Amino acid sequence: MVNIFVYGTLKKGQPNYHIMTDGKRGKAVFKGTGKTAEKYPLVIAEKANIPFLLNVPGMGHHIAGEIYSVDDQLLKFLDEFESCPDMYQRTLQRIEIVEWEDKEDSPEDRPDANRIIECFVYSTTSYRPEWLNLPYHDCYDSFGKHGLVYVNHLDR
Ligand code: PCA
Repeated sequence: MVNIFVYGTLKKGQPNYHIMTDGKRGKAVFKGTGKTAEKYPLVIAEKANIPFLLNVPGMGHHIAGEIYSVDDQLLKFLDEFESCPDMYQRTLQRIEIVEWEDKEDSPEDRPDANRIIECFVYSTTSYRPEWLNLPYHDCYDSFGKHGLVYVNHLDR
C-alpha cells in the first residue's frame, strides 16, 4: 500500500470519488486530510473542466486534499484513468497533515497535524502555457461558484 494525495475529482463528494470507495478496481483506505507543503497553481481547464495541479512550485496556493492508502491494483488503475504519464504525472510531493482520521492506526502510526509526509500526487508539467493565466484555486470543488462542473469521461 502507498499513500496518495488527491485534490480533484477523486475527493469525497466529487464526481470520481466512487472509484476510491466501490472496491471494484482495488482498495483505498482514507487516512486523513492534508495540504501541499509547497504552493502550486490549481486550475480548471479544457472543455471538460478538468482540475490540474500544475507542477510549478511556488506559484498559487497550498492545495487542500485527502490522503488515501491504496493498493497496487488501484494505483495501476488510477495511472490509466488519469492518463499518466501523458496528461498527468504521478510524483512524490510533500504533504502537510491537517488531520489524521484513520482511528485504526495505532497512536504511534498517526502523524500529528502539521507533520509533513510524502505522498504520490497526480500533477502535470504537460500543460498549455495559457493555463497559467486561469484562476488559481486552493480547494477544488466541481460544484463550486465558478460554475465549471466536471464533465465525466463517459459523457464526453
Ligand atoms: N483526479 C486526481 C487528479 C485530478 C483529478 O481530477 C485527483 O483527484 O487528485
